[in-house]
Amino acid sequence: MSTQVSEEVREALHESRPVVALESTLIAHGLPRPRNLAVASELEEAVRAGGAVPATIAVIDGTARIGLDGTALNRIAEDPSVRKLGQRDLAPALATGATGATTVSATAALADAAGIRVFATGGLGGVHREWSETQDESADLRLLGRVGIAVVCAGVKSILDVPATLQRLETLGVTVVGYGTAHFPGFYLSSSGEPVDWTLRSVEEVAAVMRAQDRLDGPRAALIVANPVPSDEQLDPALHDRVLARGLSAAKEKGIVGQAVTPFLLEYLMVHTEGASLEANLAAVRGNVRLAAHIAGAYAAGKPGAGAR
Ligand code: PSU
Ligand code: MN
Repeated sequence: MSTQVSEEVREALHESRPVVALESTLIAHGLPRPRNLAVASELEEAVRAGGAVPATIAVIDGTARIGLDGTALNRIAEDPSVRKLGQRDLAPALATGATGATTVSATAALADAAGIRVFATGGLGGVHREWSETQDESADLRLLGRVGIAVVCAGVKSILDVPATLQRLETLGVTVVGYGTAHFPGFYLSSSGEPVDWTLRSVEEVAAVMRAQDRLDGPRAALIVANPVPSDEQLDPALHDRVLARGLSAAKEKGIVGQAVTPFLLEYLMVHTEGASLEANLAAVRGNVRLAAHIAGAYAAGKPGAGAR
């Protein structure tokens, strides 16, 4: 079998109990070792504390795994040869027996196929600055235009062209709501400065939107629940702008392209803000994971048969 759902996740799904999908690229390629392993466990614990079952997703030795045990989580966090897998990489990874961490696109595709409705991450990929030259646009966007999953995130990474990314999300039919904010969050920053069309203020409201999506039964697309990092935990905006500008030039000078761009910039920010960007990133992810657990609970509570054991 090429996809394996852990027993705990399988039972929770079967009994319509809340499950939250978590991605693994954030762990393998977005955070520094060895702290990434502690964070991976901490995020799973936060999902449990919020009353849901965590389903961290990755490909291990050619098997897509939904819900990782300690051994698999260690491998993803510690083994530097773990690849970065977007949705298009899943088939070759499975066919060749590869091991890789899944990005938002691959995680959302696998979660959706397994029947998981809620997914939490840090910041989505999107349209890169200077897109007109490089055509670099994350596969996250197109995939989210095709799966009926609610993604809780702190917006899209601020290394990107945020207005262009929001335009693309509109084109792709992806619903975007601000959680407790009228502005699209800015990943490390509480606000990107861009407005959102819809603001929701409770997890019950988010669950109601998910159920309305179900009732519409139209073309499937994601619901982006954009949840800002608390303002007292955001990165200092002036520091952010200064270091990011230098990071973008450094990436250009070094000729960094393709899958390496995002990890390069995240690491550049981390090093040159002396770890402050990492703390803001972690604060964002923690908040998203907690919120996702509560959303999954509110959604499950409104479903027939919920809580049945
Ligand atoms: N959120 C974070 N850190 C990350 C990511 C998200 O806080 O590293 C990852 C996600 O897996 C996302 C990927 O899908 O970055 C985007 O990579 P790219 O720009 O190459 O598509
Ligand atoms: Mn890219």
